[in-house]
Amino acid sequence: MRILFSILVASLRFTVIFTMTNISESDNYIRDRERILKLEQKTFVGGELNLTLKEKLVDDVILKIKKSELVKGYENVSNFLPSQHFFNVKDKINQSEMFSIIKKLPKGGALHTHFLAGVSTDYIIKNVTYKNKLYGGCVNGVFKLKFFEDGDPNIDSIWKKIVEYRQNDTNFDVWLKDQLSLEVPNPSEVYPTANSIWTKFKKTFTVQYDMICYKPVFEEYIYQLLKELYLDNVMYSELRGTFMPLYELNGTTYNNEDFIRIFIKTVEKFKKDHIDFIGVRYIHNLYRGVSPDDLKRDLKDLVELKNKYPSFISGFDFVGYEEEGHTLFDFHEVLLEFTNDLKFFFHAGESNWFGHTDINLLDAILLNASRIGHGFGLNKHPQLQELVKEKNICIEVCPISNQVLKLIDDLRNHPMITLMSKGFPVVISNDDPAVWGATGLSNDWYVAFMAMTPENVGVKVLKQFAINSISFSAMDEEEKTAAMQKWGKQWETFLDNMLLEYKNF
Ligand SMILES: *[C@@H]1O[C@H](CO)[C@@H](O)[C@H](O)[C@H]1NC(C)=O
Ligand SMILES: *[C@@H]1O[C@H](CO)[C@@H](O)[C@H](O)[C@H]1NC(C)=O
Ligand SMILES: *[C@@H]1O[C@H](CO)[C@@H](O)[C@H](O)[C@H]1NC(C)=O
Ligand SMILES: *[C@@H]1O[C@H](CO)[C@@H](O)[C@H](O)[C@H]1NC(C)=O
Ligand SMILES: *[C@@H]1O[C@H](CO)[C@@H](O)[C@H](O)[C@H]1NC(C)=O
Ligand SMILES: *[C@@H]1O[C@H](CO)[C@@H](O)[C@H](O)[C@H]1NC(C)=O
Ligand SMILES: *[C@@H]1O[C@H](CO)[C@@H](O)[C@H](O)[C@H]1NC(C)=O
Ligand SMILES: CC(=O)N[C@H]1CO[C@H](CO)[C@@H](O)[C@@H]1O
Ligand SMILES: [Zn+2]
Repeated sequence: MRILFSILVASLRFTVIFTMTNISESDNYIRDRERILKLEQKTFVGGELNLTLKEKLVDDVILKIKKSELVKGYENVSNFLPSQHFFNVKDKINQSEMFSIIKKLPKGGALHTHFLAGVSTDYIIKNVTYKNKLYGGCVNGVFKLKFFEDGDPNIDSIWKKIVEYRQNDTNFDVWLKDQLSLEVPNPSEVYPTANSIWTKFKKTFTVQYDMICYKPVFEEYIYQLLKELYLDNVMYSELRGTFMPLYELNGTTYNNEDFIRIFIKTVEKFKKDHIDFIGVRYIHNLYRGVSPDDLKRDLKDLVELKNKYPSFISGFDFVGYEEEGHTLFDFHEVLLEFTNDLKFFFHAGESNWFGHTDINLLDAILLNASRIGHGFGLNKHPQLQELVKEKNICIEVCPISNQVLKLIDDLRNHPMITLMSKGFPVVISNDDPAVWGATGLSNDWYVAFMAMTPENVGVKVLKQFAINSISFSAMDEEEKTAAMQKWGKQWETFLDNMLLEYKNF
């Protein structure tokens, strides 16, 4: 009995000693875990921000809602929307609670939007294509829309009134939407490759181009574009596009300077009607297939116009499928002549290839681009990452665009996550929202927030996305300060409304 007792005591003592020393080791282990996780949280985009008490309370709410949506995905990935094709989940995304919060959140600016894909197709169809005097016809195999005055001798046999198409075909509007949009229920079958979707994508611009060149429609179109951003709580935009040959029905046409003037006037009218809207900048584009001589001529004209309208025209970029046309290196000699006069905002690395098209990133960096569009291949290039960090170049991340245009299927694997984890400056943008049935920025912000940021990161990253959209904009320092102040007020209102709405949460 006694022996048994001492064995018991001894083993008890042993157990105590054993567990005590091991508790302190496991203590260290837990501390190490926490320290490392905290470090990662700190280096993630927005991790350096210090939240106010109000922001912390809102953070609690947002993290709970984010987590509850994620948990549904952990249980069954079919419930996780950003890992599926946008076309198949967009009607569900827009019913999510997290989405409705992001919609209300003041998002600052949309810095990467092509204005010819910026107005929802429903508006175009219901409002623009029901205007009298709109004609349609096939030109080189593509259906085109264009306004004519009745009796205009230029109306040859290919052009028929849209009214007539509608009379003959009660499904005409459905067919027309197909011409203007990439949306289909089975995208992977309809568009097996990036090449195939880019072919259709380019056509959508051709269909509506002449229609939008009609001056009154252009004005209405830009106004509506800003309205869709505004209703999504976006207060500033940098719009990419090219000078459009605007016309009137009586044969009057407008030159490039008229185009800029008309554009500015429309923006001013919008600002007058919406006083908390901050403004618009124009980023001039050329197709990347242009010849170096034409590029040079165009940039000279651009600089001249920029000197006349310096607070509207902010710089230059190439557009078009990056696998086609020229590389940035092909143009470097011409572009080097303009580095003092123009800011560059190059699309670069919007590609899955390695050591090929993605090398555009190197030239964008050496040409001192202010921002880089997509930068999708940047995670493969450690030297270029160093330079991007050193030169503080912001990357415009457009996740839905990357998915629809077939660079990536599941946004949880988006390569920019690697760089966001290291705190690279990014903004989230929408690229060509109308073509894939998105409005404003909220769809892209939602998928970026849910699929590309960790479970425990909430208000900080959202706030940083918004701040970046102002600090990396093309506004001058004074304008940025004013814009930050305006945004700060909207942000406070958002926080107050959140706390009110979720006070019993
Ligand atoms: C946050 O607070 C810490 C400690 O007070 C400070 O060192 C840091 O600069 C602050 N960060 C920002 C972005 O203000
Ligand atoms: C996951 O959800 C999908 C869609 O709701 C459903 O069809 C499937 O049966 C679910 N899978 C499991 C394992 O519950
Ligand atoms: C969701 O989308 C539908 C149709 O696209 C639209 O009518 C509705 O207003 C949207 N809801 C929200 C909350 O944005
Ligand atoms: C749509 O067009 C009609 C006239 O065709 C116009 O009265 C209406 O104001 C337009 N809607 C918007 C939102 O501009
Ligand atoms: C509509 O149908 C009529 C009669 O078949 C035809 O003559 C006309 O060309 C059609 N118009 C259009 C726009 O398809
Ligand atoms: C053509 O129409 C525009 C817009 O209505 C008008 O300002 C212009 O004076 C007209 N030009 C001629 C030559 O009629
Ligand atoms: C890029 O900026 C750096 C630093 O301002 C400058 O030294 C360099 O000459 C610039 N390069 C070009 C191509 O403009
Ligand atoms: C100091 C000490 O006793 N540490 C022990 C902690 O537990 C592990 C096994 O889990 C032992 O290997 C250590 O010796
Ligand atoms: Zn783009």
